[in-house]
Amino acid sequence: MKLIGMLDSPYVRRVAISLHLLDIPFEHEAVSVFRHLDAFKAINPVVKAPTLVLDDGTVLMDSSLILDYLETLAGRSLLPAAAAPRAQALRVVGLALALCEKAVQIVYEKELRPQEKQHAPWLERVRYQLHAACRELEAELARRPLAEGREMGQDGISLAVAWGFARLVIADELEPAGYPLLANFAERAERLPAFVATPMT
Ligand SMILES: N[C@@H](CCC(=O)N[C@@H](CS)C(=O)NCC(=O)O)C(=O)O
Repeated sequence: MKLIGMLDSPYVRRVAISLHLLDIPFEHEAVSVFRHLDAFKAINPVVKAPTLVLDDGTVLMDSSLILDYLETLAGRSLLPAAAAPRAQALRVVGLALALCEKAVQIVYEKELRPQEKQHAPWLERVRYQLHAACRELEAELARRPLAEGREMGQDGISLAVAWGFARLVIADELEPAGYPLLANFAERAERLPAFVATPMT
C-alpha cells in the first residue's frame, strides 16, 4: 500500500501517523499537489492529498475515509467504541479538521490569490473560524485530558497534527500563549516515535 502526499499536509500526516500507530506497513511517496501536478494526476486525476493506493490498485482519497478503511484492515480503531466517548473524540477530531481547513484557506488566500483580488471580509471570517476552533479545542483539553503516548487516539493525533500544521504555515496568526493547553499537548505529541517518523518538513 502506498500513501501519496507531502507530510506538510495535515491530512496526509494524520494518516501516516495513524498507519504507524495501527502497525500497518506502508510506502510513502512524497508527491506534491502543486509542485508535482502531472505526477499526482497520473496517480489520482482528482489531485487530492492524501491518496492511498491499495495493493489491488484501488485509489482512495480523503483522510477520514482512508482512516475508516485502515481501521477495518487493522481490525482495531483509534476511536473509542462506546457511543459517549466516541462522540467526545469525534468532536475533537472535527474541531481539529476545521482548524486544518481554516489554516489551509488562509494560506491559499494569502499565497495563491493575487493581492489585488484578496477579499478582506472573507479572510476575517476564516480567521474568526480558525480561532473559534482553537478556543473550543482548548476548552476540550481543559475539560478532560486526552490519551497520550502509545495510547493516543485519533482525537489526540488530529489535534496535535492540526496545531503543528497551523503553527508551521500561519505562525503569525496563532500565538502558543493564547492556547497553552493545545500548544503543550502538541509539543509532547511531537516527541512520540510515530510523530518523529513523519516530520512535517
Ligand atoms: N477533506 C480532505 C482534505 C484534503 C485536502 O484538501 N488536501 C489538500 C492538501 S493539504 C489538497 O489535496 N489540495 C489540493 C486541492 O484541493 O486542489 C481530507 O481530509 O483528506
